[in-house]
Amino acid sequence: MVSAEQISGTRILNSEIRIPLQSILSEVTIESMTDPKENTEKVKALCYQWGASLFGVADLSTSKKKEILLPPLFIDQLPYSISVGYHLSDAILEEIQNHPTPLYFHHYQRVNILLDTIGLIVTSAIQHLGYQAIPIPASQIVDWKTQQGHLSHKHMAQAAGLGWIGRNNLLVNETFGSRIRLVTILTDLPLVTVLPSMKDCGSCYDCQSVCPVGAIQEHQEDFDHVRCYEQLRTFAKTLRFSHNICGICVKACRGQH
Ligand code: B12
Ligand code: SF4
Ligand code: SF4
Repeated sequence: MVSAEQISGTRILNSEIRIPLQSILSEVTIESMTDPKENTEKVKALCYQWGASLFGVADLSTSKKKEILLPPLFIDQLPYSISVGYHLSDAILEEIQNHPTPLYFHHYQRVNILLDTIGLIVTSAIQHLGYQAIPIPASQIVDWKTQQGHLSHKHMAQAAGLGWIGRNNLLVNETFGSRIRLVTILTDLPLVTVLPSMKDCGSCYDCQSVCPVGAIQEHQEDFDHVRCYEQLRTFAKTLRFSHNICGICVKACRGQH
């Protein structure tokens, strides 16, 4: 049995975030976390209350482990991968024409912060129940040569049934297209996993012609990473953004509306 004080997390939280986190966790009422189905519903509800648009869980043992830049011990001990998606503002994306806008840059940064915050809140809730969790940064590069983060949020989300890797090399969700950003939390809290989506881009090519450097090909495997990367560096330099962003192929991939 988990006490109200353990759930509220008053021992570790500062006063600014104590009230919202307390109220949200007490609404979610995580009392007994032994049933994977119940655990999944409760963690999902917590994510949605914090603004998430998508939630899924994958079995990490079926993932490409060589792609994960974390100690193997971590991966073996945390068999579940929670994927959370945030649906970007369609209005902000619609403003993008041939290059990223200041509004999109700000949105990109704030959404990363929100996703990292959701990762922290989920981690906090799981740890209070005596389980382990690692929130993987939304947008941090750990191998600059190959441009890799700790793990691929796209690949984890695909494994969690949230969509497929599209021609634009991004995760495509059936409802939101690529207009989403992602975060991953690894955990040993027993959860219900789903099977990966079997869908694909089919006859859609909406993103191919809009890429300013022709990086998008017929097959995702042929996506030209370096061409795209060079274009993003040019945008950052000429438009004075401190990050490599673009947004053109994100805007193009709308999902089914
Ligand atoms: C580094 C990075 C970049 C780099 C390079 C991406 C890359 N690896 O190809 C740059 C700056 C170019 C970039 C661009 C973009 N990114 Co980015 N990026 C990441 C980040 C932080 C890590 C990517 C990663 O680790 N992938 C794992 C590897 C194993 O998978 P892979 O990407 O298929 O790996 C290939 C490359 O590493 C490549 N490679 C090998 N050597 C080299 C060398 C160079 C120079 C390059 C460029 C690539 C490369 O070979 C690998 C195998 O094919 C992720 C966050 C995360 N942790 O997932 C976000 C992420 C993938 N990016 C995202 C987005 C949205 C973008 C942009 C639209 C920018 C923007 N926000 O406007 C563009 C889209 C480009 C595209 N169409 O693919 C989102 C995707 C969301 C979605 N719906 O799928 C993510 C998941 C961030 C998030 N939290 O949501 N990104
Ligand atoms: S991020 Fe920009 S440059 Fe890269 S593939 Fe998409 S549209 Fe092309
Ligand atoms: S715009 Fe169409 S072709 Fe491009 S990634 Fe999205 S679904 Fe696939």
